[in-house]
Amino acid sequence: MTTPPTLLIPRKLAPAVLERARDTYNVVLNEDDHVFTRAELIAACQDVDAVLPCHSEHFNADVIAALPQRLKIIANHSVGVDHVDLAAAKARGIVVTNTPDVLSDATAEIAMLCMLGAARRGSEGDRMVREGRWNFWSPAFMVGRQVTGRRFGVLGMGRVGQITADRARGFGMEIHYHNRTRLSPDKEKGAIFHDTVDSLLAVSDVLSLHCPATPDTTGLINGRTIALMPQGAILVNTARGALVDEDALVAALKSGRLFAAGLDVFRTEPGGNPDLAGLDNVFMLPHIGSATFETRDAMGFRALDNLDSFFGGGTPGDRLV
Ligand code: 8YV
Repeated sequence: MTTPPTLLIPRKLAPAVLERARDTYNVVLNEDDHVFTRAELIAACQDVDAVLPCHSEHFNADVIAALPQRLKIIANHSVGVDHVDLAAAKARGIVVTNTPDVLSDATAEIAMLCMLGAARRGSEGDRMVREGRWNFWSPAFMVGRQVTGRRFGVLGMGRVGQITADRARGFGMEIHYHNRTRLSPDKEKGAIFHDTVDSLLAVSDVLSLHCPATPDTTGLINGRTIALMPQGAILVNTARGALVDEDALVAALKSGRLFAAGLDVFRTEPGGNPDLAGLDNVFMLPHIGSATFETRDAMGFRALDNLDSFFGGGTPGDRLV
């Protein structure tokens, strides 16, 4: 019998995923599920053939340089791979995969929650009732923005963006989008294409971010671009905190330039941003876009599919480099 490959799983994955991983691999776990320091991550990778990390494990160029020759594949449990230096991995001959598609529905649901929570003052109302401060009602009380009939701007019309647009259609919203390439009419489904980000921002009553964090998109939402948006617009971010200049966002939320924001992701994670947390017109969640039972299973299985295909001598379906 051949020895199974040794697989490092640095975070606590769904039970069914772990069970399947154990059937095929010699699994090394991080029992208490803490986030490894850089040194711990490097040390934990020394005696393994593969790693199945989350976005919390940062494979920067210096970490990749310290990986052993035997480690051949980083099979991410995420669609976003901004935590991995792909060029460095490629240069070392390390295969990198991700888990697209399987989290699109869950993330689109969270985008809708963020939109509605922001538009209808969800966290403000929840806290008022929960804290026993609800001692008044009037027709003028807690009035928010209705999204029905408004323009929904999608920045990044990939898999998550397209499904989020479908959900927003269900609210009777008019869909606008910007993408590097225009979609075919069957995928566009009547959505209005904008060939520049600025043009999209100018019509987005609700702007929902669905592009990856890259050097080009870092800080895309900033003082200048927020000023292009309609007065009283709503920003939804379920993609990556790096896309937004949070100081500019705080200023726009304080001044009323933006009505509200619904945020699942932040520049600093875990933790978030205390300046945003101090504002009533921010609806916030702790990066749980894909955190459903169904999706966690599907993400883990997809990462294992990629590993199985690699160790079976094939090319993983979600190979990035
Ligand atoms: C995941 C995500 O929860 O897949 C991504 O890119 O941001 C999240 O949905 C996380 O990355 C799991 O590793």
